[in-house]
Amino acid sequence: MFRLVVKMVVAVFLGSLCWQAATAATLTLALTDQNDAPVDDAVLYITSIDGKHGTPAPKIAIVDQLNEMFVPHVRAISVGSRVNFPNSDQVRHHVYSFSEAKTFELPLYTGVPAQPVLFDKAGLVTLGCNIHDHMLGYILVLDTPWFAEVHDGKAVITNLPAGKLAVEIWHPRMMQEAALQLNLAITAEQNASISQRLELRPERMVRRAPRRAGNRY
Ligand SMILES: [Cu+2]
Repeated sequence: MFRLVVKMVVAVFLGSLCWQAATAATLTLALTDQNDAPVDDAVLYITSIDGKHGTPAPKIAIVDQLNEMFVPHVRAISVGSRVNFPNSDQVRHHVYSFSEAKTFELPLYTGVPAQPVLFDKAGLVTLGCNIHDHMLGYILVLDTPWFAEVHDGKAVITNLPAGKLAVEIWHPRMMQEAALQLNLAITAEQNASISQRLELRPERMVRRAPRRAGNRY
């Protein structure tokens, strides 16, 4: 009986060791502004681990148009991703970008455009609507698979290999021009967390109340 218990304890111990080795590390961010309010619409991303860049992981993403706003206001994607721009409003929108990373336009439409738009170059893409000047949105096209959008002051990136991380945080209204750069190290056994404060400019975008049906463009 005693030997059986010892065997079981050893098995559980070995099992937990294997489980730990297989568990990849997690990076957690807590982000506030200068008034200690949790920040939305920021992006956390890792540019390199131990000096090595990750291979971008393209996906299909969505930027909706709702109540004459781009939703979400900021979308982060890996380079090579495609984005659908459904229009969930009754009014027609004419989505465009003149940004160097991607110049495109989707002429006046309702519903869902037939083709998603390919983003094949890293960089910041600023979205607008030809009809509604107050509509403003951003797509941050990243040359990395390791990123997370910040919601309610929180972001998590999981399944990271251990190593020295070069981390950046970006927000469209940050005071500084370039993304905030941080360096930290994580091991497989120890997850990393960042608490960061970001100084933001006041929000200028007009957030409109939903329009009543029938009040069409
Ligand atoms: Cu519009």
